[in-house]
Amino acid sequence: EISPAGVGIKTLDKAGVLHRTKTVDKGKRLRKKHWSASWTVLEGGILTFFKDSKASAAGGLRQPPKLSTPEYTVDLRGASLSWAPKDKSSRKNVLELRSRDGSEYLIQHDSEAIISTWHKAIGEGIQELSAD
Ligand code: I3P
Repeated sequence: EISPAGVGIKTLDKAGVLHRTKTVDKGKRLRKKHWSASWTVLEGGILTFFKDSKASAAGGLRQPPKLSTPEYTVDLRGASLSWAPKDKSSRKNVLELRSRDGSEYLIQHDSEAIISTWHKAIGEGIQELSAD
């Protein structure tokens, strides 16, 4: 978002608790999947997954994310997002996010409504960055 002064403003696009797991690290497929429920923030073209915490999983929007530290930050510039093919997970409502540096993440929520809002928000974030 650009202010009248032409200065980019970092805006909070979306935050909430999602299940996520990293499957590829810079082109290297990880051997094991570790799903975590974690606080997730989309802000300024960056998606940040905070460390797994029972508090963040239970607290929803009322839990301040200050209490945990970021585990993964994904630059959405040059990233791509799609629904994960069925062979990637036995779970329902799974999104696959690929970053430009060749890492991959699965993102999941049992609620189709909730995952759909993330699909839209992350997709729009990727679109906005590609327009620069
Ligand atoms: C994995 C774990 C994951 C599962 C994965 C299992 O077992 O159950 O949740 O992924 O399936 O291998 P473990 O805990 O022993 O590592 P999904 O929940 O996404 O299906 P996979 O081998 O088919 O990836």
